[in-house]
Amino acid sequence: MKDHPRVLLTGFEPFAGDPINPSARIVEALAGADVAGARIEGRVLPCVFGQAIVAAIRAIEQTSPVLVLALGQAGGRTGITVERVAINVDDARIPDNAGVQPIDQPIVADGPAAYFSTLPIKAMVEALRKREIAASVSQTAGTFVCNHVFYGVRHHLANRPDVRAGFVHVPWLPEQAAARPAEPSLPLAVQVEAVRMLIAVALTADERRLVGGTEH
Ligand code: PCA
Repeated sequence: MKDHPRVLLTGFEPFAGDPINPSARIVEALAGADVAGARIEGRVLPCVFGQAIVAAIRAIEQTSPVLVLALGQAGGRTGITVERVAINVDDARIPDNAGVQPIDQPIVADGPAAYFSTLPIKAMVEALRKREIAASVSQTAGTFVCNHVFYGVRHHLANRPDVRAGFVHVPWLPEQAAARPAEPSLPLAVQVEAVRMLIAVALTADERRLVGGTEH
């Protein structure tokens, strides 16, 4: 249906030599699905500075979403982490998939220092915890390609308060954690269900408790 609202769900290709990225697997699982009356448009972004923002903005223009939820892997984190804030800095600990490793570079010259998520981050965390899925608010999306895309998307949508946008980091899958004893992980089926719930909450939560520090 032409007027069906759309959700843009993005993930990342694998990086750092890992053959898998759970965020891409989640996107593949949910692309084309109907969640809370909206259609999921899925895109897997390159893990490359610059190109990742270009691809995300192109996808926004192609799909005219009411909601943008960007996903990325945060290996070593326990559970699903809903990011509060994107900061205007690229500071890479490792090269991206094009071999580029920016250090202390602004993402947008003269851009604001940071953008908050415009998703109902606390309501999203609560919804997962109610279903006994480990979840928390994260105060930093890092300074690698995930934060880069989060910032780039929020900057692009800065004058579009009608489009909610934010970022969620997901943990390793059990098969990734197997090589790293004692590291936390979450099965793909749980991660997919969690993201489906997050989208539903982000679409339907009527209050917009947006600004860091003022929620709850
Ligand atoms: N995680 C990385 C980049 C791609 C991904 O899935 C990050 O947290 O920046």
